[in-house]
Amino acid sequence: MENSNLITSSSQSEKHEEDDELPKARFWDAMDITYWEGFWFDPGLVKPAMTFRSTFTARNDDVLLASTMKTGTTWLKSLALCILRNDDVLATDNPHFHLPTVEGVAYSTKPLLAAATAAPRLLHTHLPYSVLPDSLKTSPAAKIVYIARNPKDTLISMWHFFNSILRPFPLEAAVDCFCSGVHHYGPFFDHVAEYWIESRNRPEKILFLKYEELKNDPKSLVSKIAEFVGKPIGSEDEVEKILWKCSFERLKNLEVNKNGSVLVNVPNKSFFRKGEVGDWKNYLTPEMAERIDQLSRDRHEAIGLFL
Ligand code: PAP
Repeated sequence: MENSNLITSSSQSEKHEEDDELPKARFWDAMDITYWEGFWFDPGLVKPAMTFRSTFTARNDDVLLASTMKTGTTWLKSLALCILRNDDVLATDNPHFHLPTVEGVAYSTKPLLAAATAAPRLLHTHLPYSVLPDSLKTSPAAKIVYIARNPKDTLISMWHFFNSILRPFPLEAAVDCFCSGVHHYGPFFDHVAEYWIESRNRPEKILFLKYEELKNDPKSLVSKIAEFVGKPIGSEDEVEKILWKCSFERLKNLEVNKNGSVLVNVPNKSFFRKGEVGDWKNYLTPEMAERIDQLSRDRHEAIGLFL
């Protein structure tokens, strides 16, 4: 019954929208994706997302981690687990095991674990801000920590990920897909913009992080995250210990992340590829890069966001 108050059965929602009639598109020449509320989703996640939105009741001590895909979710989950839970669960378990993505529980090979339900509750979602439950948005003290990443690196990370779990796909087509926004939780630019705008309006409610800043100055950022979620870290030693526990090099080489699997058909190792900033330069042509930069300028410059 651990997850009973996270996603309750759809029959409990007062007026449940149906997802059968929603627009669909092909993704990666391999699967359908569904359009709902201005974004694209894995079809299996739309109903859980609707139910989460209409039934979730936030508590004041809730901490919701949020991100679109491939922007540093695994790293942020690891850090949050170390900050808010003291034992080193990462030594034996993949971070997604202890902190599943709320709307993705249907794809989890394990039930939702205590990490999500012990106080303070620690949750993660890939959902856009606009479809989060009102209860979370209006809760006076529930916190949201969002992580964003450079779009070109996000795209390259996504390309490798779906090439490995779905099928190889030409990079040109992947760029089209990313730029048109027809990909899981896309459009990327809208997803990031929604959280960015909200974080500017309510900095006490939403902490907006960038993967690159976390890479550049991890000590300051980890201390900042810890303070934001109300669990300040006492010493620099402790900060360093957390950073080591969550480091890409350590996690990638743990047995559970080399050979385990938390999500159906997704090996844990697919969450640890290279973990670098600027890897896009090894793949994108100048034209592809400029196409994405132009979109960034069009969509983000006016709101003061530079990724
Ligand atoms: P998800 O949205 O499917 O959960 P997510 O964890 O956001 O994926 O993204 C994976 C990226 O984070 C990978 O980037 P890459 O493809 O450019 O290499 C992965 O390597 C990187 N990553 C995972 N864990 C860490 C970590 N501990 N430190 C830094 N980067 C990490």
